[in-house]
Amino acid sequence: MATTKKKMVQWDPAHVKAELLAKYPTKVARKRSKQIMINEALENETPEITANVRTTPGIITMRGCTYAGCKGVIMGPTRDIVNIVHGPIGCSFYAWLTRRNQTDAGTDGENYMNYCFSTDMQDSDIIFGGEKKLAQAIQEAYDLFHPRSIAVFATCPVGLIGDDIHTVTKKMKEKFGDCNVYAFSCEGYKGVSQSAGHHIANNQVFRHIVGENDEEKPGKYKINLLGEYNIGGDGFEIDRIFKKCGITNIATFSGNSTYDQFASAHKADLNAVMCHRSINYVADMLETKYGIPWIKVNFIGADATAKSLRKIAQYFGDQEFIDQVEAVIAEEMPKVLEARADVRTRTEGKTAMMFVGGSRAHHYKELFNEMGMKVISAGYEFGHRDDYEGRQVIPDLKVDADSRNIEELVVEQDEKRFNPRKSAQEIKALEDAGYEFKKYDGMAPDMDKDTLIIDDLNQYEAEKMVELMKPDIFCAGIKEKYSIQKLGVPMKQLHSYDSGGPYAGFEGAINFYHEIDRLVNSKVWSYMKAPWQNNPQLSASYGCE
Ligand code: CFM
Repeated sequence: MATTKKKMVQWDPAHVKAELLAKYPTKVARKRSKQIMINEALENETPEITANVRTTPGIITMRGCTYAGCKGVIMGPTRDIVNIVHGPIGCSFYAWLTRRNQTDAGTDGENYMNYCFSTDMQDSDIIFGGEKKLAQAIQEAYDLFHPRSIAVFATCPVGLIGDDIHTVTKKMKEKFGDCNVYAFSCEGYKGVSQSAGHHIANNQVFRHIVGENDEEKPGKYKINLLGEYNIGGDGFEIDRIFKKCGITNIATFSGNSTYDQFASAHKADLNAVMCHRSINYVADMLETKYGIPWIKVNFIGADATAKSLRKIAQYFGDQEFIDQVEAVIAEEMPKVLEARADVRTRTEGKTAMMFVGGSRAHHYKELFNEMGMKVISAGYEFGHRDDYEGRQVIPDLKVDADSRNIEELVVEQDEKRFNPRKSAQEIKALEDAGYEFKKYDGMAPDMDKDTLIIDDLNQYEAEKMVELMKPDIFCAGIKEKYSIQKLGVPMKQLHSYDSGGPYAGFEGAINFYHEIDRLVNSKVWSYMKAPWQNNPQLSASYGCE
């Protein structure tokens, strides 16, 4: 039976906002109201949004916990560090290979990605303390694998009972002598979201690993790629392009990475930042301590990829390198443009919504633009104001009890290894030519006027938005997937990519075009009716009758 439901193509953002808030008690509505912004997209004058604040208890948030951000997001993709979770087994199990961060297993045999290491805390450990058990677990991992590094992650009960994981790891490091052992106080409750976990993880990587290997690395154009996690093989595609261009990627933080990559990161001459949210402070620290400048890049979208490659080439400034980058773009683009022209005949004018993490809800707009699709609403789960409004707001960010909870490392110039890669004049010459260092304008200026930007969207609001705005596709994560599909709208996971990817770079763009084309042009979800929608009256009789 054909569906007779009419699409609501016109909606008023003020009406949608009012509808979203209508069900809440006054106090909650007041708070949520500040996190729901009708975009004005005024040049250089983005309205303020409330972000990085606690979710109101009772609301079913899309967010994850601090432990997830530390163990899963930042440290998860590195293959040769044994990651031991100190806590109940569930915390390990749910972080075990669920993020689809891929790795090249390497030839040295050091790949611990498939393993799930846990101290498996029991009631008695909670009562009597778990430090001895942790020391035993570290010893056991060392004896079995002899890894170059062991990392320990605290889960909620560890903080509550006060196990001193840092003293345990320090003692074990001294005992072994040939294995770097350190810990992360990343209890799930430590911050308002996984964003706090990123910060805790990156601080410790910077403190315990970066700068450990001073060996010279070969390569003429050496960069680090910060904030790329190789989901669905994105990092493989980016590395393929880098190689063709002659770019040496010293370290990716942290997709497809190794311990040695982090240890050598101070040997690069430029830091290229993909995911601003999860790592921008590391870029700042690398600049202060070692003199490596940083730029914002984006390899999501073919046009964005070309732009980012040109930006890297312009930084180094060699004509030969610039020509090589242009040759690679010229070689890669025709097949992208061919695929784009084909899908556009079917995707032009379709609408999308994106509610993902802290950077993808912005980056993926590039790909939708390339397909002629319009993003009518977007938001981050845990972005901060600078990810919405641009880095210029950083000095005005409110420091509250939650943000104060997260350590800010104080970094100084490394006496021996600080080496400004560009002189002040060189930097100025580049800037005078329009080159932008440490610049990120955030999501809002990129969104159309009168679209809705919503921070920390929840289950209720997601369903209401779909009902009111009827997008052709909704992008979020596994927790939202099935409830959205049940509303008759296709749903694409932009965290794990479902089973797809890569979507980065040139090949990735083609993959994305094809997949979104299939999704928005398939009617399958619109035929979806729950039994009670077709037959609202159920009748039954007792078995004994
Ligand atoms: Fe950065 Fe990420 Fe993201 Fe993120 Fe993430 Fe992720 Fe993400 Mo899921 S680091 S903020 S904590 S780009 S796991 S690879 S997809 S929420 S938008």
